[in-house]
Amino acid sequence: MDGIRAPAVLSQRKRQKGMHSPNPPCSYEIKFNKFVIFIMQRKMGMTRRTFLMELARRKGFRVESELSDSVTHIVAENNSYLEVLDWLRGQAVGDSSRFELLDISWFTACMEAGRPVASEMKYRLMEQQDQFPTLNTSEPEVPSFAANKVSQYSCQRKTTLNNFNKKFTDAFEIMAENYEFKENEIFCLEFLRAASVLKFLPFPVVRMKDIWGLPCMGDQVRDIIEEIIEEGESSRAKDVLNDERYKSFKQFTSVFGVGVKTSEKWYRMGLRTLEEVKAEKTLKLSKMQKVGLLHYEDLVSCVSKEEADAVGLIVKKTVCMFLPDALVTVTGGFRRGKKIGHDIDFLITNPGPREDDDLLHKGLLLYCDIIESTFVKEQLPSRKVDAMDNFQKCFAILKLYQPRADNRSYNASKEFDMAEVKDWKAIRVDLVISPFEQYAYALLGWTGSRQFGRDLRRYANHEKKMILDNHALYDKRKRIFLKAGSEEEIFAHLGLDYVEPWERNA
Ligand code: DCT
Ligand code: MG
Repeated sequence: MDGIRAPAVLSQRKRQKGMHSPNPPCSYEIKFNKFVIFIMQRKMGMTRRTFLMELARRKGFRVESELSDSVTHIVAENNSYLEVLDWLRGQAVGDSSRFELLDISWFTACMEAGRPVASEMKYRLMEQQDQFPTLNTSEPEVPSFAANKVSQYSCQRKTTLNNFNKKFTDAFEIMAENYEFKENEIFCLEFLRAASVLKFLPFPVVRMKDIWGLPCMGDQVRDIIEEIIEEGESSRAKDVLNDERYKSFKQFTSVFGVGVKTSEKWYRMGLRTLEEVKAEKTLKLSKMQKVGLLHYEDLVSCVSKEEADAVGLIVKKTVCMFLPDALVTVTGGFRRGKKIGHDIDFLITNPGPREDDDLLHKGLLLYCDIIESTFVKEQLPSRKVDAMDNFQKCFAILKLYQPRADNRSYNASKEFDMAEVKDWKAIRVDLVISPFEQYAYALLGWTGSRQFGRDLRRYANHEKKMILDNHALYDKRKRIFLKAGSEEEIFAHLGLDYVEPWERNA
């Protein structure tokens, strides 16, 4: 069998047969008795482990589900030698020398050969991390790319806006959004993580082999990649785009102030389009939603970098009228180098005494929903992956006057006394006010991307026993807050290499 296509083909079959048990009855003939393989689930996940065990058993290998005395070969993926030793210690295994500790690339080579291959140096997990094997050594196009060195955490990857795999990531984002609409967080994150890994790849995926060894490539994801490689598009993503519920939710959530909950309510009422929403006079719309509908056309059209710069000048000038020393920083997508966005995010802080509390009440905006600070001194960072922070903030709509591009049409309209030409655009602006001592954490959080932030928090929690949010970093073992005056210091506290804002487009 072509090992490259095995994962997707099998996962389809698995679904058809409904084989989901982690320990299927071993009905396959064992051809290679001397080798007893154990596959570590750590960093691999149960689904992938089950798939690999099944694959090997089908090919005549003896694979144990438990770490029994008979095991001779331990296979790990994305785990260093020391991590495997650590894990074995946790399993009360004192003497690890009785096992061969091998990287997944050895297993892959065996599957490809259809028989056990020698456990050469390049496959062995060893103390010297430089010896970590690379899967793609046979790929002349990408000689230095080691798939199994790719971290499952996007905060350990540098992801620029240069995406070689847009046709895959677009499909994944459609799938993720549909699961978000269904409030299925697990599947939603599965697709967002997969999209993030492919955005990081320095080459376009053209065959299944290109994704071998990469983290976050579950069965659903592989199926879609395989279909796009073969057919040029994903039928599942296409079905979602044509799905009535998805189409309605997409329209509803495009209105400022409308989220999944409101969309669900409207959909249950039988509403399907925004026209129907507008016509339904019994609906109680919030102030935010009313204004969202009023400026709908402007707000769904993207904000350009030029518009962001123009708004930046206005916001800075206005803030400095009240607080001359204030620091005003553009965060969000524009800080990551994006050329368009759905809004402009600003972080405002004032060194020195706290007099910034009143800033948002001075009145400079078309629409403004001010949320007062709910931060309590010394509160522990939030453990939630997607928690809202407690800064005083303002989700606003700003009226940006625009220079007329075409003077003739302006003159003509004046001459013929036509209706007034609209010379402004409504623009979504988020203003966040942070105390000076929390500024670095707020900047890191509000720069995003959302996926980068999620993975930073997950990494802090799982790998460092720390809790990170937009206000602070707390070390659970030492029971102390870690102060930081810059983003670099936060990365250093977490033991991470610094990632520049334009490399956080995960
Ligand atoms: N963020 C946050 N807490 C929130 C909202 C956002 O920490 N309650 C972070 C995550 C990303 C960043 O702020 C900016 O958010 P968005 O504007 O939604 O994202 P963006 O990356 O700027 O994308 P867009 O270009 O669509 O505005
Ligand atoms: Mg933004």
